[in-house]
Amino acid sequence: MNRRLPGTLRSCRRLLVAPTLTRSLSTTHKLFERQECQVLVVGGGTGGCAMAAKLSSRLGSNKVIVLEPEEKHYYQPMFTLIGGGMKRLDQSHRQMGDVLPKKAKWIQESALNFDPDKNEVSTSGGKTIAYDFLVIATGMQLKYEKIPGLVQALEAPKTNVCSIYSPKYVDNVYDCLRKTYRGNVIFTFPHCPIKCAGAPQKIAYIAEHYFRKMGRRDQLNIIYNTSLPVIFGVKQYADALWKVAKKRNINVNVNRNLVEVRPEDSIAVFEDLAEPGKLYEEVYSMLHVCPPMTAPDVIANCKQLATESGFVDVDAATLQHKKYSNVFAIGDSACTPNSKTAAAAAAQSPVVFKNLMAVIEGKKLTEAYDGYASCPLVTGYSTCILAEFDYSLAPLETFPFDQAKERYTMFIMKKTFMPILYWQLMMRGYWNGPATMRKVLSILKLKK
Ligand code: UQ1
Repeated sequence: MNRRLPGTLRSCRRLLVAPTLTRSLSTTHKLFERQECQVLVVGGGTGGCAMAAKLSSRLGSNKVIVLEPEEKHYYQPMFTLIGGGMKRLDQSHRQMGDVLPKKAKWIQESALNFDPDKNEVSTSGGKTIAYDFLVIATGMQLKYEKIPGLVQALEAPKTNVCSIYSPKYVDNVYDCLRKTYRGNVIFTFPHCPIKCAGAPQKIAYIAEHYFRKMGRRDQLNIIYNTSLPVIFGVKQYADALWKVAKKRNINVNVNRNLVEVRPEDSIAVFEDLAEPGKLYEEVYSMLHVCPPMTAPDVIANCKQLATESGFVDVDAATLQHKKYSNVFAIGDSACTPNSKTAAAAAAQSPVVFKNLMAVIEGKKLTEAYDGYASCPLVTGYSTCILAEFDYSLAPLETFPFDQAKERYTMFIMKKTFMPILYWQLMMRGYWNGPATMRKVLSILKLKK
């Protein structure tokens, strides 16, 4: 592996290579632009911003480049609340330039190609960025187009097909709720790993509560069709959620995968995964779809960096790449088998930061990620079950009470406190997940 020496503190400077060539191709001279940095963070989402903040604050100005094409940074955990009309879309985003740390340099382009043997990434704007150390934080990509008829259904007016997962579609979810008076209201969960695996059912609970409040519940049949064989991966919370669904008369069908949408007839086609090939057609009056998702193509296409499934091949504990010691991953693009949530990225951030600093300083890696993730399972307009667990799918709870119970306090934490914590602490590199809080509260021995 062609690695630069750790500790080489080079500033991010612009170098134009082949000046004679660029002069003759003046209109396309950007194609040859070369940039260098000590740490390149690819992706300006939750993990990327948190890492850029921590690293640039430790390493100083102009040592970190963030490669991110988007103008806006979305706080995606708010999307379920937007779907339920509890928040507006404009409350969920800030300008990327205001969220990224001032000490880092932002290149507003996307990664086109990774070359970890040369320590280089090429960009959509024709640049080549050379790095000493690389943090991959590209997230996952939404693949609505994998389900025939779905994009057409989401984009045509009056189809009552919606999805909280994309900022492009989330605003329409509440409109769909408002327009639905009778018939089948169907919620789906796809047949692949996804981010925020609680969200497809959270929106079902919120919708059920909405219809009840509006006095329409008796005319509606609410169905949650999940491709998973279970309602939730952690038994303690699954037991609680089955009770919620039963109490609220939500029909939960497991092993049921959405394979096609026919908006002209308001029909959703599902496959029974327990009996492959067996299809069901269901007529809907409203359909909420969680799209299939994949690792980003740019990672999957780089065989040196990716696993078979296309995610970054890092060690589950250290989050360091298995082959390239100067490469780390954080968040949804990592191959680690944790639940993919903002809270997981928060808990990963001190691990990646400290282990990367150890590599830079030529020291041994000391930090290990335990797989912590949390999922505030909002069950309506005032209640929430706060699921927290680790790689072993054992609960790893912060608070000294039974978190499997629906609670108003946890709802307020999710709705009001978490956005503040995210923007004010996590985006500035000061939130490492609740591990310290958990330790303090466990010392108090308030727990049963
Ligand atoms: C968390 O750390 C986090 O990341 C910032 C979230 O995403 C917004 C969460 O929803 C939760 C619950 C946590 C965990 C924090 C506590 C205080 C339990």
